[in-house]
Amino acid sequence: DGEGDAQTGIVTRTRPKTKKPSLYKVLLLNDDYTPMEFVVYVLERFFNKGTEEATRIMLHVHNKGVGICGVYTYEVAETKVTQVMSFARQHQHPLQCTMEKE
Ligand code: TYC
Repeated sequence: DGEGDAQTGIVTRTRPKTKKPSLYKVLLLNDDYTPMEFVVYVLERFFNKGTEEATRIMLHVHNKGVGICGVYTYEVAETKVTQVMSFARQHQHPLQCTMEKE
């Protein structure tokens, strides 16, 4: 096993830790047309925010141009982006959602 091998004499070492998955920030981008209430609803529905937190994030994006909705593993982040983009398109809003490695 890990520490030494009687047959080959090759010594390997087992790591005590498992690798933590990389994390990805899911970002919302500002635009001039998507209604504020729609963005708040998106944050509540897809990012499990309460109304107060959702409003704070929406206003941050509105004022700064971009903001973080949450931090997730790759597949979860990708699913959130796809869901938000699909929902925005269904409602004909130009809202943009993207992800970036943390
Ligand atoms: N700027 C938009 C407005 O004034 C609101 C908005 C906020 C749009 C956040 C997108 O990600 C966004 N109606």
